[in-house]
Amino acid sequence: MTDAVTLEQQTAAAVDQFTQTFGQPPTHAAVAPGRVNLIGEHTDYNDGFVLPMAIERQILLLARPRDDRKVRLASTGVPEQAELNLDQPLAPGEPSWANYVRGAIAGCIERGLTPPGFDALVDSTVPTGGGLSSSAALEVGTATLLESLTGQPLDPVQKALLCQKAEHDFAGMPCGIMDQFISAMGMADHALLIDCRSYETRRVPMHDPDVVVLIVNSNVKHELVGGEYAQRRAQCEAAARTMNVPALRDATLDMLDEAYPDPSDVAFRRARHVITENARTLAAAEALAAGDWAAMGQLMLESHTSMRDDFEISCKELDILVELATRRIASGELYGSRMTGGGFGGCTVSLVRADAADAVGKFLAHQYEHITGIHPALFVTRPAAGARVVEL
Ligand code: GAF
Repeated sequence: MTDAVTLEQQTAAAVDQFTQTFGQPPTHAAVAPGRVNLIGEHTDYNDGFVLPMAIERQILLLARPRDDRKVRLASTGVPEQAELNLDQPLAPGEPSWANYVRGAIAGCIERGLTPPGFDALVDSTVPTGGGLSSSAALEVGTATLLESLTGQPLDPVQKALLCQKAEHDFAGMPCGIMDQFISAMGMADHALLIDCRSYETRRVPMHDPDVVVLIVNSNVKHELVGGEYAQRRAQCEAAARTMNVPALRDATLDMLDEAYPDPSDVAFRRARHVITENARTLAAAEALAAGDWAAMGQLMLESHTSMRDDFEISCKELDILVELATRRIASGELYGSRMTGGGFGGCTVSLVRADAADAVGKFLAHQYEHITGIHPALFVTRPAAGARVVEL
């Protein structure tokens, strides 16, 4: 189990690195967390509901304004630096990690922010490629840094939306709004119920000291995600058109039965996942608010089954992790578990009794490695705060 580096420790090390890289200390800093989704998967682009929380893993950006219009970007995680000129239109390019930053800067400028040139260093404790939204954290962190550099605050919804557009236009990923919303608006001790049609959010308290969130990274990433994600999105939109509704948010199981008489039809199963997942997500928000962990856990398991069988975005390794987790339910150590995020690899999320987290983590890691030969990465987190400016 890996422990979280505190923001103070992360900041101290990154300030040193910044000073070495650019010759002078940073003057501005911003931080944005990764996220884990508790329930509500592939519902955001169907105008539905999601229930994510920010995690205690974050991207920190340090900066110092320059006298010219240049932006120099460095990262502690990769050797390639990037350079931009604010007097020229920003476009995707190399190194590709900087595209999230380019896109967020472009979005901020479009919304009227007037950043100076600056040097910046990016440092991340969000595992990359694990489906914990390091890219959304980098976009939202960049926008937050620009708020600090310009003294021009953004409305949080507008900030999340410009970051989503950055992901679409600069990274080519047709994502929904969930990841950018939770990174921008997360709150310690709370999950966030997001209505992805109205953009209304409701903070759902989650501060039982006896329960923690265990994240297990399967350490597999099936390289299908971009294409498969866009395909699922297209299938959902086609099913909504067939049922004559604006989005699957508006469809019911009765409409589905009428439109698709054959339940083995792929379109039927894709739509059934979204319709039932929306209902589960609303029920989960109530269960969480009531501290009903057993009910919440049951909904998570049903969500996983639906993603595995109807939406077909799980994989063998994630199914193994969830199956192993279910073995600790009867003893009362674990409440529920499911794959989380876009799918085809990445992480599972489980709700675990705090005093059993260590034992459950060891059990999962040992059994998973025994069965698959793959060493997983695990950590425990509680719901964390969203993006904010950091005082240096
Ligand atoms: C990815 C996307 F970026 C989100 O918008 C969401 O659709 C998620 O997959 C699936 O729920 O993280």
